[in-house]
Amino acid sequence: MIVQFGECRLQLVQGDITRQDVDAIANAANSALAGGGGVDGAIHRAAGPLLKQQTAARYPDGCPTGSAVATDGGNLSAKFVFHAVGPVWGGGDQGEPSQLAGAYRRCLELAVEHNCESIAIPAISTGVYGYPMDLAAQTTLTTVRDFLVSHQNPKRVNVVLFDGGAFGAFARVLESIIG
Ligand code: AR6
Repeated sequence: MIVQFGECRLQLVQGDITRQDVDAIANAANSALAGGGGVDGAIHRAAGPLLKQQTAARYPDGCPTGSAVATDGGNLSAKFVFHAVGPVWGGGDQGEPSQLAGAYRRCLELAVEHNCESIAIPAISTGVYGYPMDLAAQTTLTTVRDFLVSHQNPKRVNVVLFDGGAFGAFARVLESIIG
């Protein structure tokens, strides 16, 4: 599913984010930048050891929840990886939506700062962090839409959903926010 916001294209893709042909990939990391499973594990496996070397050297204090930090892409075809830290779901009344929005906004700012035309982003917080998929889709897609409308950059954003359930939830929300 593809939606255009001015010169910018937002596309929902089902698949493995490490296979995306883009300038930058966003990762769903933890605040210690310690690596882990899920999309984080897949990105580190595909990219090789450079990412851990760079996060340890550049960000010894980690990254706060609701923000993101950049490394190179290592063996990925993407030039950069933006390690974003989403919130752990605690029921929704502990600032989770604004923290999730902040993580995406910072990834999009980093894409602009690093002159990336294209970025692939996963459904941050919807795995082990337990954020309900439909609520995550709402915050994610409105945050990306608002950023693209106001900045007209990056030109291409691929939201990459790992399975059909996630893709369906995001597609329903995207239809509702453009309709
Ligand atoms: N490509 C795209 N999406 C994926 C992939 C992939 N290769 N693999 C999983 N997903 P999660 P979180 C989806 O748990 O909830 C890590 O250990 C997955 O189906 O990766 O933000 C970190 O180190 C889900 O929808 O991230 C942190 O400790 C989404 O990616 C913690 O997990 C996010 O699931 C972060 O938890």
